[in-house]
Amino acid sequence: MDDLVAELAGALGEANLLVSAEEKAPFLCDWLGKYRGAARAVIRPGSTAEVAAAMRICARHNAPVVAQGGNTSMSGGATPDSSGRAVVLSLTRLNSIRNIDTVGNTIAVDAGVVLAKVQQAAEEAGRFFPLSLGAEGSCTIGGNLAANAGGVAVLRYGTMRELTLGLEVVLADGRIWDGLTSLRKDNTGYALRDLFVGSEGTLGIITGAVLKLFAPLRARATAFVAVQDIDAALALLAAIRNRCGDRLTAFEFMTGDCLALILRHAEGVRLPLAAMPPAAVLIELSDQDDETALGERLEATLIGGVDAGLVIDAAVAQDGMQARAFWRVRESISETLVRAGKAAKHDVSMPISAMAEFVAATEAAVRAAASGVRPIVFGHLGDGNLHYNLLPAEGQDPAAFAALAPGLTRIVHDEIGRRRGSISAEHGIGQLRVDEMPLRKAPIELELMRSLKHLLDPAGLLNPGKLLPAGPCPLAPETEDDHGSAR
Ligand code: FAD
Ligand code: 2HG
Ligand code: ZN
Repeated sequence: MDDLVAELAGALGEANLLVSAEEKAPFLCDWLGKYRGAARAVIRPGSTAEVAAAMRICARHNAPVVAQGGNTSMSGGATPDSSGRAVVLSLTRLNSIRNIDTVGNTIAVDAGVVLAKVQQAAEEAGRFFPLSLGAEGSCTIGGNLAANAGGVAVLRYGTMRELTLGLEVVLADGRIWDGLTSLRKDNTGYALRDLFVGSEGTLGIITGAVLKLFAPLRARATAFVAVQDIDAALALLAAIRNRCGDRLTAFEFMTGDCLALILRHAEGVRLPLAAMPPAAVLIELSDQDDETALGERLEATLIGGVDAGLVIDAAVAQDGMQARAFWRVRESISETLVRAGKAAKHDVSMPISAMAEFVAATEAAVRAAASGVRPIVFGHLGDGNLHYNLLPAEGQDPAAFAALAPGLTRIVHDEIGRRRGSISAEHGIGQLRVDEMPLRKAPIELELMRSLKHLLDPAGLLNPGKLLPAGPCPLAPETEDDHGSAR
């Protein structure tokens, strides 16, 4: 045992320190199977104080620390590099619901609590926590915060940042910032909370959070709707928003090619429509009560859509079981893509008014660059967020496609740049997009980010190689290392 490992064992107990290759393996590979890293050890502290102790030890030994929650990152954010220097800090033993306040409508939780457990705790207290995404059975609140997760209800409730009131964070040197406030109004300076949300483990280790709760939604109406194209889907979105206001909770788009792929690869999933459409949207309205009125409102809106030539066909769920079957179609897309081959994945956002033009221009450009490439496009249309996945041509050698992928990514992201969009709407930069940052961010933005990083993590130990590419920091004294590692 080396000194670092021995000290960590002393602070956390040997049972919470994994050093054998077999024990470490699940923490060293990402969900998509794209990245494989190495680590000196995986540590599993059980409290904020233990996280702080571990951070002090790692800082003393100059050991990089990679925070990990449920390890469902879609950008390789929680996978260490291959140097084997890093310690992976798993938060999953910090898994208590700390407090629920049904008057203030807040829930305080440990960072390692799985999202589904928070949803369930809220429900048991007669409240609702709205963050919802396909990985909710395994992703953690800390990971959701560090990634500023989005999901399928952003349209109505916002991203994780908008759902958060307070944070508890352990800094790189082991100091603890107790920002666990439940205040909705607090104008006492810079918004430190918002800095840590979305920082992907590069500024501090989130150990706890106070989140907002909402009134429960007892009425739901769900429809699976065939449309001609993204233009029609967007016109339908505008009509539904006009007619249903805040009741619109989800508006999920997928192309016919995406649906065909699901039917081919996902077991037990059936198309809710009579025929394969050119494109489809999954629509959900929700309300506090009166399911009948809500269902009538949805049907009337869809009939309006048929009359306006926007809706080709629609299936409205008659009960909860049917609604869940509709959602299964949508939720099986990520796994379907993994089964279908190594996709070039993009998670882009843009002004909603630019989406149809983006899809047309990008499809033409990628097809011209890679014959037979298969765009599999879906996403959270109401948020201006598309998951623009590109699969190799049928039968194409994976290595040949991998060689084309960076050029295809350049095309997709250039089209996004032209529309003042973002190359990461919700999955983060991680290691997947880190090399793109100098191309997509203004020098002044990178300079400010590097300065903040240097203030909070002067030794560059927190999740190195993620989010920020290597480069000079205006606050750091010039050293050789500045050009060789991500600080
Ligand atoms: P991890 O993957 O463990 O970590 C994610 C990042 O956060 C890493 O950079 C890590 O270092 C850092 N981190 C983790 N915990 C902490 C902590 N306590 N303190 C500081 N840093 C930390 N994302 C969406 O936004 N919307 C979706 O709809 C969506 N759907 C998904 C569906 C599937 C099937 C999968 C596999 C992923 C999906 N994701 C989605 C991606 C992912 O961002 C979310 O699943 C989730 O937010 C990650 O949580 P996690 O606990 O797994 O974090
Ligand atoms: C979703 O919306 C997730 O389902 C995952 O953000 C998207 O796999 C993807 O590309
Ligand atoms: Zn998504």
